[in-house]
Amino acid sequence: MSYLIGKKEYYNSIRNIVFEGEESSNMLAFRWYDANKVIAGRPMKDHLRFACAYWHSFCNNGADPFGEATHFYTWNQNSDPLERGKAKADAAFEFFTKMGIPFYCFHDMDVIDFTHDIRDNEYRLKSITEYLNKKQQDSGVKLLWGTANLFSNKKYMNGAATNPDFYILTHAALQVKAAIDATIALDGQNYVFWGGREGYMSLINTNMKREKEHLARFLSLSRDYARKKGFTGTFFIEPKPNEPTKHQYDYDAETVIGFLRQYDLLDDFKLNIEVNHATLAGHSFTHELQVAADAGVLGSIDANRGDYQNGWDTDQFPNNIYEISEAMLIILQAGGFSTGGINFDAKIRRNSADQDDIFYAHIGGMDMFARGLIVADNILKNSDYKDIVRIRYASFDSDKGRAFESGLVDLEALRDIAVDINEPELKSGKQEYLENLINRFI
Ligand code: XLS
Ligand code: NI
Ligand code: NI
Repeated sequence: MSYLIGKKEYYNSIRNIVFEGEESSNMLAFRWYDANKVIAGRPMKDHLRFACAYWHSFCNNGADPFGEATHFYTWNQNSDPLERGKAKADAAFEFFTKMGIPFYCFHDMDVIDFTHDIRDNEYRLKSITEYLNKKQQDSGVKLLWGTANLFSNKKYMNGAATNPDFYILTHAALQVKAAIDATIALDGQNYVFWGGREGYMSLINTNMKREKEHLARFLSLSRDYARKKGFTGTFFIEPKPNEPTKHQYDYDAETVIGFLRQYDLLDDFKLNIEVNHATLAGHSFTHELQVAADAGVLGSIDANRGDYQNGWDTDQFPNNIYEISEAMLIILQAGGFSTGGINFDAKIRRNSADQDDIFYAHIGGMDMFARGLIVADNILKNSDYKDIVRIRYASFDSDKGRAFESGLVDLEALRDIAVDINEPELKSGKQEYLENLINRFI
């Protein structure tokens, strides 16, 4: 591996992960993800556009509200922040390269440690961006999206763009400006807004109307700045109903689409749908995907899974082939990703403390999406799935049904048609049949 010459190797017990096929018993190999294999007209890697999340894989130290760190990173030892950031980038790019993951995603303060000195933070981000650029050139790994962390610092405890204090909003603007600059410098394909603190802890002290207007203004200004600087990528909003606040304004896909429409942002913004956020909102992941796809704003996904027995964002790696196949059916039918992709916004468990655990986690996730892609493609090509759904609506495809869809019949005419038909026949929804169909193709 030429890029390692003269460099420290961090994941020194692991070699490159390669495709070995279904029969392989090697747990450090892909059984389904065969990057260049053509499915539905394009290579798997172009359908799936996998990305690794910097924050979970290279920053999260395993600490939780009840316990201390369990993950120890050797790249964190240097006392100089820029050197620490560079060593972290070396480890991250070694991981991406060994995994064959083509993209990554980061928040500003994932790639270099921030302080409370905001001008120093601007300088730090700029410095590490130069280094990341070199790493990208050397490895061919690209930036799927950048974002600013507007939720960790204590000043954001009442929100960032929706903070009741204007001066805190300006701090958020400083950070977003710098993160947009970094994203552009790294040729990032998208820029994400996840409103972790854009909501309220209690309505009793909140002017919701003003806060939402401020959020819309903030997004418009960010868009204008990025476009002025030559950014041609897509902006994503990542819906989540709550956590860390009691209520977040980007509650779910329908809510965000309504908001974008109200403030005339639909030309520039799409959605980044996260599995575990969908379930927190009381929806299925497929529901959120379908809502976004139907509105033409399915931009990207954050892949992970929740836990059926508890109600928070556990961000576990995806492993349920049935659910992933259902999701890939929607993604494929919607035409797939253009600038977006599949970002593993997922973390290994606190007690997954070995060097190889992060590899198993990503191998599993990538293999399940690859397999889901194959399953979905097979279902669309080799089954009656599409016909069954189409035929359910066939009465709207001709004659009076079509006239209704075209707005050519009024309520009285509908009444007369009902009288003509009299008692309609019952038509099965074929749910169990279709569920079995998915399992058959798995
Ligand atoms: C947290 C979010 C976050 C975003 C990026 O729940 O998923 O990780 O993806 O800020
Ligand atoms: Ni996310
Ligand atoms: Ni999340």
